[in-house]
Parts: sequence; structure tokens; C-alpha cells
Amino acid sequence: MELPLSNSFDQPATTVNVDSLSKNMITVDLSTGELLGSAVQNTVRILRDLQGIFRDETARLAMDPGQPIYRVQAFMPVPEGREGGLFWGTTFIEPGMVGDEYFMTKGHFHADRSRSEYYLNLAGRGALILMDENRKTRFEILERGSLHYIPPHTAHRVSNIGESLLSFLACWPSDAGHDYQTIATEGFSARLRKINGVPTLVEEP
Ligand code: M6P
Ligand code: ZN
Repeated sequence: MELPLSNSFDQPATTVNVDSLSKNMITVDLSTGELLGSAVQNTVRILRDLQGIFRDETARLAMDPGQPIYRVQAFMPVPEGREGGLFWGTTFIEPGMVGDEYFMTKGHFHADRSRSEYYLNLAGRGALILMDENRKTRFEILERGSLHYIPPHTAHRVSNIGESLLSFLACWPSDAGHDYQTIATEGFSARLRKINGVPTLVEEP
């Protein structure tokens, strides 16, 4: 089948300013998930930032408050809150425990509950913890190459249940927003805890 060519070889080639192109270009290191490019935004969460997230506050306070827990890179080509755009990110979660809970993200509902998201795991072993609006909680295992659809109306958080750095890619709508407040006040209905060496979802009392 012949496809129409918009620019045949006997036409002068369009001039492209390579410098201006590369300034806006983002690349993904496909082995680690690291996003490279000047437009990438970085957020680091250390243990001090995660008050009220882990069950065992005594164990958290006994640890180095500067301990890095996770880091998020994001490419947000339109302003946050604008309808119709998409954001792209990578999250890196260190291996480790606070009491019997794995290092994990804060977790959130989308501020616009109708919005969904994809996660694609690149490295390490994790658990995606999902809770619907009836507070029914379940989890999915993240392993290299596993793709996870987070439906609308579903809170989500990720635990690193392995011994090495976990990294996963994410894609979400630019008008989804993050509702952390609901998790801060009500929490998830269950926590993923290491019980007899096994990640186990335990209902909160
Ligand atoms: C993924 C996306 C981001 C989110 C990040 C960390 O990359 O879902 O929107 O910010 O994980 O999760 P949290 O914001 O809950 O700490
Ligand atoms: Zn989200």
C-alpha cells in the first residue's frame, strides 16, 4: 500500500530549530524511569513529611526524620486543573519499613472523583492499594512491566514490598487534582503490613 508523502524528496526540507526542540524535549530512561528534561518537576518526601501516614508513630519518631521515602518526577505541560490535558510522572520509593509497614506514598483520591489513572511498573516489587468510596480496599502486585488501571472514585497508594528501589510510571488527567485531606482524616480502611514475612492487608479497627 502506498501512503501519501507530505514531503517528497524533491521538495526542500522544512527547517527545524533543533536547539529549541531539545529544550522542551523529555526523555524517559526505560530501565529506571528517570525523566530527563528541563521541564521536569521534582518532589521529595522524607520521613518528616509523612506524619500521620504510618500506623506506628512511635517507630516513625525513632527513625532519622531526614530518611528519604519517595521522590516524584512530573511532566505537566499544561497548568494543573486545566481540562483536557495529561500529566506524566515517575515515582521512586525506597525499600524500608516503619514498624511493620512498608515505605509507601501518602495516597490520594482525585479531587475530581471521576478521573482515572494508569501506573506502569518499571523496577522493583510493590503493591498498589486501592480503596473505593465504600471504603472497600484491595491491592494489586506491581512487578516489572505490570500495568495498573486506577478506576474513577478510587483512592490509591503504593508500598514498596521489595528489597530494592521501586519505580513506576504514571499518567493522569491534568484536571484530576489530589485530595490528600480525605486520607488524612479518614485513612484507608486497611493497611498493608508485613506479617510473618508476608505482605498482608489488615483491616483497621
Ligand atoms: C504517582 C501519581 C502522582 C502522585 C505520586 C505520589 O506518580 O499518582 O499524581 O503524586 O504517584 O503519590 P502521592 O501524591 O499520593 O504521594
Ligand atoms: Zn492519582
